[in-house]
Amino acid sequence: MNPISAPAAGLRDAARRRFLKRGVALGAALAAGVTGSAAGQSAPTPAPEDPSRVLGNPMKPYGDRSRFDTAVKQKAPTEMPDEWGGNFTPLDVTLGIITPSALHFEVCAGGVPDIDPKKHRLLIDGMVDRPVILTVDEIKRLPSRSQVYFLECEGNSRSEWRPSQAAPTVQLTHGLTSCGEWTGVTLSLLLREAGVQKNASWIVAEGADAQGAERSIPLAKAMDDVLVAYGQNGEAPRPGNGFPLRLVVPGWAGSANVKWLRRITVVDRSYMTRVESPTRTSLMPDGTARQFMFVMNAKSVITSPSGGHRLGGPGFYEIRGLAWSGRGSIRRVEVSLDGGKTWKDAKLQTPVLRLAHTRFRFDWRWDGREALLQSRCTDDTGYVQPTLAELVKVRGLNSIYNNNAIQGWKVAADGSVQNANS
Ligand SMILES: Nc1nc2c(c(=O)[nH]1)N[C@H]1C(S)=C(S)[C@@H](COP(=O)(O)O)O[C@H]1N2
Ligand SMILES: [Mo]
Repeated sequence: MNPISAPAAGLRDAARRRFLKRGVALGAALAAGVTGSAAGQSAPTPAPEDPSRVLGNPMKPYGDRSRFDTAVKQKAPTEMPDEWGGNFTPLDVTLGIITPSALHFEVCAGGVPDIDPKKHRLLIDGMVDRPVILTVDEIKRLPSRSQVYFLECEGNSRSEWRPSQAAPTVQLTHGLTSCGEWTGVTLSLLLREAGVQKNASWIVAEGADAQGAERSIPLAKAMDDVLVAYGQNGEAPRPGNGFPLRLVVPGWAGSANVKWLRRITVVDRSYMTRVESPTRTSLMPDGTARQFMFVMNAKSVITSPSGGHRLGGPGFYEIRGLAWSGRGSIRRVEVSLDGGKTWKDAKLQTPVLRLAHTRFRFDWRWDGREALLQSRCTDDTGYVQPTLAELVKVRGLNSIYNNNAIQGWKVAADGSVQNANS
């Protein structure tokens, strides 16, 4: 062991605590040299003295992450309501706005098909002048687009309607949303090539899995910004996210983003398919049901600190979270430390992208007393994220989907953090 790396443990810990306590004043403190510099007390991590440890570094043709980086997706525990077997993103550890593909949530109701892209075909038929069948390579030759979009399953946060079902962590309360850079060809280009007929008003998109995932989508959206995507974060989508082709329907319910896309049929009405009549409807208090709730309303959540975390004593913490809206971009995020009595503006990471996750941050000096942390977002249409009580007043308690309510996290005096809904 390198002798200078042996830390003067006590002294170093004291300095580190002081450093974290000072928090927001850090920049000034460092400049003024008043943090009680660690110089002479310790040293940074030493470089390996044995060069074979560098040369022997396994440089792989396709990279792995560090073995010390262990964040993983998680299935809902059996006691949680979950009819799709979702695999939830660990939102409390992802950074920035891009969800690494390996951590992008998955909802695969019909398993994950193993598709050879050389054999895969996309058929476009129905009310078109020139039905067409395209290979993946042919689709890749066409003019392409890359865009950062969030995806959210409309069943995200379905556990949070009732205290008895509330999930313990942000991964399980909100982890059925992720954000990535998607590359593909616009569906409008393919539809224009096929020649959409006059009376057409919807499309039905179909996936090559065992779900029978036919999904009706209004033609106006199909002709607007929908992508037939073959790229996710700079490479092909992961099999669970739709390899080799999927629809990306920006800002709309996850279920409309048909994966393993094999057919688009242009039609003149919605088809009331299995995934849009018995499921994905919401029973209202008056006995009627809402259907085709396509646009995802504005929503935000504090991802850190969040349920299951434990704060290591009073001092500085950066409150971090994500906000998004299916109607446009996030204009404002406010944070409350007192359960919604008072609110202060959080900082938004720029650029703020339309129909993408927006990262927000809020400097917090925890005084060691109980706190109830919440975030509330406003999108560029002026829509303000509702409280759960406001949402339940309108929707009742029988609607599973589209719970975009304000989420609270209770911080106890011992630093433990719990879901305020439970
Ligand atoms: N073919 C097919 N497409 C599908 C599904 C599916 O089971 N089969 N699940 C849908 C649902 S319910 C959601 S929320 C999104 C999730 O996309 P992701 O798994 O890439 O996150 O895919 C949608 N597309
Ligand atoms: Mo979903």
